[in-house]
Amino acid sequence: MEILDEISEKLQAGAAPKVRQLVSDALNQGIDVKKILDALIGAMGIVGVKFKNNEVYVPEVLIAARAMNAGLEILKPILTETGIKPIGKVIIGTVAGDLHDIGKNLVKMMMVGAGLEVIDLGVDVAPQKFVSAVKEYNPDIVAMSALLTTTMPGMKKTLEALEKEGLRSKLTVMIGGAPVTENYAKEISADIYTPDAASAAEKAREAITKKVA
Ligand code: B1M
Repeated sequence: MEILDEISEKLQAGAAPKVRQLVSDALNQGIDVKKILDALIGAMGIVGVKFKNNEVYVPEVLIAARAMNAGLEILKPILTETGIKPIGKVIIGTVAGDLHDIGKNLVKMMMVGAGLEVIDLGVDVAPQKFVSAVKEYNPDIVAMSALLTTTMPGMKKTLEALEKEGLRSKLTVMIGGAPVTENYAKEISADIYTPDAASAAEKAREAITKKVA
């Protein structure tokens, strides 16, 4: 079996140590990191479809997610590799009530790789926690991730809390996650929506470069 197919199969089975080993082997074989990442994301997508169709349940999804994170950890040194001094600061978190962190972690890695300093507030981040972090770290960007339609309003609430504290105008606010759309970003007046981690990193870099220029 081709190694990328094997990675996909083992991730779906939630075999974290095997995924870690296979990702490492794939890198040693010279397989492009983007292809390995696509295999991991694709496998998680298959788990998602099975979850939706009630073919697998939360425990299976959770162990698949652990296997995904194990694979990502191996890719981390490459995704975050940058010889340059950070050009700006980002605060990132998954919004209140939402525990999904794989996409957020990926966005973080890509942003670090794009030469940004990233402060990760984790998951289930309440609007007030974003506000406190902005006061403490004075970032250029606040980046929010949401994976549930029910938690997306946390993005709007965070924007409102930042506005109320007079912090909104000096920040670029970026949002993303599977249910989030460009239209939703417009509706809540977020500055940037991107559909994936690579474009999030690219747009974040662009926004900071524009600000500095
Ligand atoms: Co959950 N879950 N989950 N889950 N889960 C989804 C999201 C779901 C779509 C599954 C389904 O029904 N098909 C569904 C949401 C339905 C909806 O609201 N539309 C769902 C549900 C319902 C739930 C629970 C409610 C289930 C339950 O308990 N009954 C529950 C909620 C818990 C909570 O958060 N309060 C729940 C729980 C879980 C687990 C804990 C078991 C686990 C999460 C573990 C973890 O993250 N550590 C889990 C998982 C793994 C998933 C699926 C299967 C995979 C998500 C994932 O990691 N994908 C997911 C199904 C799916 O998405 N197909 C599902 C891989 C990851 C790389 O993609 O995060 O989308 P993603 O990130 C992408 C982009 O979205 C983007 O970049 C990444 C790609 O480059 N992106 C950004 C993400 N954030 C960004 C921010 C940006 C820009 C881009 O700018 C700031």
